[in-house]
Amino acid sequence: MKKVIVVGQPNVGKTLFCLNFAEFLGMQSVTINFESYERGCSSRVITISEARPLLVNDHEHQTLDIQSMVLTMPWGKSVKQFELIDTTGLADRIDFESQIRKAMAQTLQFMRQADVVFHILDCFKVAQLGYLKGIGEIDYQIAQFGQLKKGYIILANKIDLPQAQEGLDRITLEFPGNKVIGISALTKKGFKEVREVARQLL
Ligand SMILES: Nc1nc2c(ncn2[C@@H]2O[C@H](COP(=O)(O)OP(=O)(O)OP(=O)(O)O)[C@@H](O)[C@H]2O)c(=O)[nH]1
Ligand SMILES: [Mg+2]
Repeated sequence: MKKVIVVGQPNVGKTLFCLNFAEFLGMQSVTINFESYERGCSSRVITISEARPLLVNDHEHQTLDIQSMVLTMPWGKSVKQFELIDTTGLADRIDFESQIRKAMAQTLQFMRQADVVFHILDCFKVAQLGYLKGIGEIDYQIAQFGQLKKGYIILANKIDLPQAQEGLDRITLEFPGNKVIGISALTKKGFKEVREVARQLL
């Protein structure tokens, strides 16, 4: 089964994207597999509406486990399964908390094994702070790494927020030659295009 990994800086909307994309693909509840370098593996069956308030938060590094779920995509007259993997946010700085450093290392390890990379950036942040602060060195490194994969797509998130379009334009300029899709993980704008692109890569 193909592995699609969702990576990006902390707080860009990775977890909300994963849950709402699962919902967009028709899931009402999902089995989430949690993988922690400390606690090992566990899994939980949960409705998407229960999972959102539990797993999505506006403080950085809400996600410290690898959280994966198996989803299905329409495929001709049948369906195709793939694994969607949510990760810990990757930051430029070396965090002083060892728990966060280890969780980031775990994300990098999973990135190596993935077939397709969905790289999430925050268009609103890029519009507000400018590209020098809104796009991190880590984002350029993820983009370089993504070229080695079967598929690499940039999802420029939070397009529903004011002036976010300017951020999307800037991101498109900064990553020439890459597929960039403006999305809102909140309103599901752009999800149809993500599904189409993903379908070709799976
Ligand atoms: N307006 C708006 N808010 C969003 C969108 N996507 C995410 N958010 C908000 O951004 C915050 C962070 O979302 P998360 O999904 O937890 O982000 P994350 O990248 O998983 O964060 P970490 O796990 O901490 O790395 C939450 O308050 C979300 O509600 C979006 O498309 N539009
Ligand atoms: Mg998260």
